[in-house]
Amino acid sequence: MDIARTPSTPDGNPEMADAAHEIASPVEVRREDYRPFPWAVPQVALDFTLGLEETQVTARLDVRRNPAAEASPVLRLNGDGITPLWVKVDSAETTGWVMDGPDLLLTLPGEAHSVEVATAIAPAANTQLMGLYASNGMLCTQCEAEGFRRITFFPDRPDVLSTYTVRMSGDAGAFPVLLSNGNLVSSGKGEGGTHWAEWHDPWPKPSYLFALVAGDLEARRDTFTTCSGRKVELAIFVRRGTGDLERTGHAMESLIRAMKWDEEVFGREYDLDVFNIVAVSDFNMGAMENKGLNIFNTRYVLADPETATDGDYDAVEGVIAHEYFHNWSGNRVTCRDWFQLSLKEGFTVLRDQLFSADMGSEAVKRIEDVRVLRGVQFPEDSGPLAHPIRPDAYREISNFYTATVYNKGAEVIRMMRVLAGPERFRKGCDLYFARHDGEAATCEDFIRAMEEGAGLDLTQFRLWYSQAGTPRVTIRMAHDGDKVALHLSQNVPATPGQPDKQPMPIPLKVALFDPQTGAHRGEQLLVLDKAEDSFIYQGYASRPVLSVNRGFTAPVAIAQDVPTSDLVFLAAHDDDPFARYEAMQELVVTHLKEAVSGSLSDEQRDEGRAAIAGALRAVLADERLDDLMRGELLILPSHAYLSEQMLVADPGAIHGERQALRADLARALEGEFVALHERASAVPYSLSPQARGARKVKTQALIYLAEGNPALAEKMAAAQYRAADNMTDRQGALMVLAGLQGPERTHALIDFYNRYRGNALVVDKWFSLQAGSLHPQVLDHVKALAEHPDFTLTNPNRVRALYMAMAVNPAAFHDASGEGYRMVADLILQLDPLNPQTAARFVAPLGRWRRIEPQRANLMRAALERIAAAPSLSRDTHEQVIRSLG
Ligand code: 0A1
Ligand code: ZN
Repeated sequence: MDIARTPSTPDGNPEMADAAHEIASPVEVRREDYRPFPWAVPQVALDFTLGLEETQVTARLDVRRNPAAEASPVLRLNGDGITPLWVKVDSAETTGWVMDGPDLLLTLPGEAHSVEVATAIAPAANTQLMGLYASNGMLCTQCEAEGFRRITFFPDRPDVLSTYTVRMSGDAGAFPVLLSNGNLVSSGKGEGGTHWAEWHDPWPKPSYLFALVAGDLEARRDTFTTCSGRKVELAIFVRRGTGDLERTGHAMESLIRAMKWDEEVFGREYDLDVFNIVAVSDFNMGAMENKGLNIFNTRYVLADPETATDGDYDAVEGVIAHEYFHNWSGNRVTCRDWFQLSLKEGFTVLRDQLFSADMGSEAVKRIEDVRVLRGVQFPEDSGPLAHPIRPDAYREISNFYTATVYNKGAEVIRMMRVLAGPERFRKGCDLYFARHDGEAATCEDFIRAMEEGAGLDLTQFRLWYSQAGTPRVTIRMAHDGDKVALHLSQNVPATPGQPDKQPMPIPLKVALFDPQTGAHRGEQLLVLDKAEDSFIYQGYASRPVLSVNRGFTAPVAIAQDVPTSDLVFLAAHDDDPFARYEAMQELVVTHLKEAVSGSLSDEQRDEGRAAIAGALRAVLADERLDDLMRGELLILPSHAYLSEQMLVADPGAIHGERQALRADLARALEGEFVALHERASAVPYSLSPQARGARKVKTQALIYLAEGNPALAEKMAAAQYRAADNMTDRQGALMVLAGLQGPERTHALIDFYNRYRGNALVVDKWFSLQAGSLHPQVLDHVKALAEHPDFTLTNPNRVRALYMAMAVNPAAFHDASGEGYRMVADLILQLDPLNPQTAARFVAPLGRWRRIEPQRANLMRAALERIAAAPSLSRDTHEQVIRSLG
């Protein structure tokens, strides 16, 4: 995409009266400009003559006037980089069409017509991976959000729902498997070694859910019988002859569990006779929920103990579930326009989070989800790219597939669930699905269904949809006689375009502990819905310890002055596992904040570290804890989260203090960490929670020891690497070795590469571990790896493996020389012409400059300005850079 070209008219803008008259289109699409499309397209027939170099597409659209829209004779068919070979109206070829930038406009006189358009596209030349593209000899599609218009001319907007019939033909040798949405209707042999297949999807859908796959594939097959007795044929396709088929078992089991769970927990039954998944190596995102034909990044399908970590197993389960759940939250009820993206994404993320919590440890899952929220979404919400979960304007919609829309979106719906309770929440969901089945709905529709179905008044709650920024809740506890007063106030910070904010309803679960007995009198739900409020409790003869935002009921930052002793108490005794984790984090965050600010004397620093060591010792010794939870309690707050606590962060100082604390803790607890490693190493490999927990703490112990006693850690990590019979242990050991400087590092890196060369996902890990390492020469390593024969800019997984790992590695990215920033800017400039969507994702790390100390901030801004000055940036990158400099 080139921003210099005429951008398409935003969907929903009033159509021009005269198709022959060219108009300049505004570049910003605004939510308030939404208008229904003047034409309905009840049926579409697509015919593909497939080829990697060239694919010919004929589209026949049955169109009729949409009585719900303002009438217009002009039919705008969106296009992107395509030209019509011919156009027919009611079976007769016509020249009565014009191009408006990339779009094709036709003026139609009657109520209903048939419109046919032929195009030719070049899948092998499609490096953007949007529309129809080639990946390792197969053809596949990605149409969300606006990729369908790269295949054929169409009203490429989610509120135009059509029934699709797809015929495709191609070389039977190159493409033995031909797939599309819905059910296979017929297939047969053609001339010259070709064959064909026809698919029909009975469910009306928007164009973004269209999919086609053609290739030499093999499948794992299974069946699922739905609650009403419908037998569904399940298949997971991978490239033939790669060995990948054996790695699809976990994905299939996850799919079956997800189908069952959605019936039991949300009452949602699958609605087609087949459900197909295809894994592709070249994919911009994680996966895509095309109706009946999900397309996945191989990363979220393939798993076996030799090549996938425990984290990878969880990710496969979560993403498989996420895409499957979209069948209802996204497909059966879709979005009216892209501003409503969180309607399907926030809701579906919540659904996949609840599913994963039910499949494993609820507490650990919550901690992991909150870690992502704080590590990725909070920084987004406090930076130049902040936007509400329902944005008001965009230039390139791909830039709004964000942690805010997805993860904060899920938190917002989770709050409704907290307010209503699970049973009433379910009633709200049922009403939403019943009322809007088959429709393109809005966030407002969802809120209304929740109000009526769950019996909530969400008038003020709607602010969570319109206001960006992470609310900050300040808490002060006063104890007087036997009375406890909690004084709460909230502040929603200013964000781009939103200088003034209103108070929002913030549901906080709290408990007051008696530090003597270690007990509390029951959890309470407070809702802070004013700028300030006080909550009074009687009958507390001595000052209690406050546990607040238990379970992380609200996506807010809490500010309170808590004595260290309270945090130590909660870290050891809180009966809410999330709150216990939170106390541990808070203990470290408070200490590191003070240490970084330079306000601690040597003595105070030692005291702070000793308190943390004491709390960690208790965690290590606590026999009531399982290792999965123990592993969470051992993880230090991330660099990103710590930076977030400071108005202006000095990455060097934060990194230095954080590592110094880790070294100190490792020295203080060396015996404990060695013993933990030994105990955990004795647990044999399995996928049981116990064995997974053992693997988690094993590598955690090494991470600490690497800082406190590198020589010992090197020995232990090398031994763990050699003894490993699974990727979790092997990757954990290699990660630690990659940050050390001894000879074992090189041995292990060479061994790892030789062992797994040819397995792209594992080679990605090899790139990532080096780019994310604590090694002092990490930037030189990244430069060398960029020249490695296995590195390519055309595969998004590989690009992310090297450069995103570096961009989120503070020691590398924030190197005081500015080299990390320059390297990311160079990457963006190189990648942008090939794959703008992926290139634009690298802008955000540079966009943090306002919150970074001045010397680095200048270097970051200079990098952004260099990108901005490039002659023909994509719309994607251009938008992100301008917002970041703004
Ligand atoms: N709807 C998908 C996300 C997705 C969005 C855009 C894509 O195109 C590059 C691909 C996938 C999901 O939420 O899983
Ligand atoms: Zn999704």
